[in-house]
Amino acid sequence: MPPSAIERFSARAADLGVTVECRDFPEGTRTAVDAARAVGCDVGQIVKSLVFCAEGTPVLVLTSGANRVDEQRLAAHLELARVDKANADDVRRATGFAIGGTPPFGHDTPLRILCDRDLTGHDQVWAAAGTPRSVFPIAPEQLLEVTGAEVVDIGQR
Ligand code: 5CA
Repeated sequence: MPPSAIERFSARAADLGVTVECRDFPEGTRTAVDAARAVGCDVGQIVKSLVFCAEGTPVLVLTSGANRVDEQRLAAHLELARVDKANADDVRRATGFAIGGTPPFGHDTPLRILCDRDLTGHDQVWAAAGTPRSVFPIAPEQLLEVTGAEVVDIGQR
């Protein structure tokens, strides 16, 4: 049997030197609100792993569950006229995982990764672990270290 997405993610995390404690929530963690409810944390502590297309190149934006990405700010940061949200096929192609379960690292292809500054203000945040019913906790410092993400102010003002 092929490994499940959660097993695939855990193995990738281990390869990157990160021990993740994935928690499974049968009630589902598909959206940030669902995940916050399941975990019992603030929605701002949920990491949304959002893929955007920057002139055909996928860019992953780790966004606080409390924020929406301002696409014009993102485009300006990338020095582009515009960016578009990736569709479901593009997300799977770029990351190897489906929307709702896209983890913040451990992807099929190397991705440029940006991180919403608002995520760095918490002791612990929770991100998807490969499936729409699994998440894992991580300190923002470790998230930045393992992703190599650039911290940006990207939320809508
Ligand atoms: N598991 C949760 C919390 S960790 C999660 O993955 N949240 S998420 O925000 O990173 O992923 C869901 C996001 O996928 C939604 O916020 C939405 O922006 C995006 N999305 C949902 N459906 C589509 C779709 N059909 N096409 C493109 N993006 C979509």
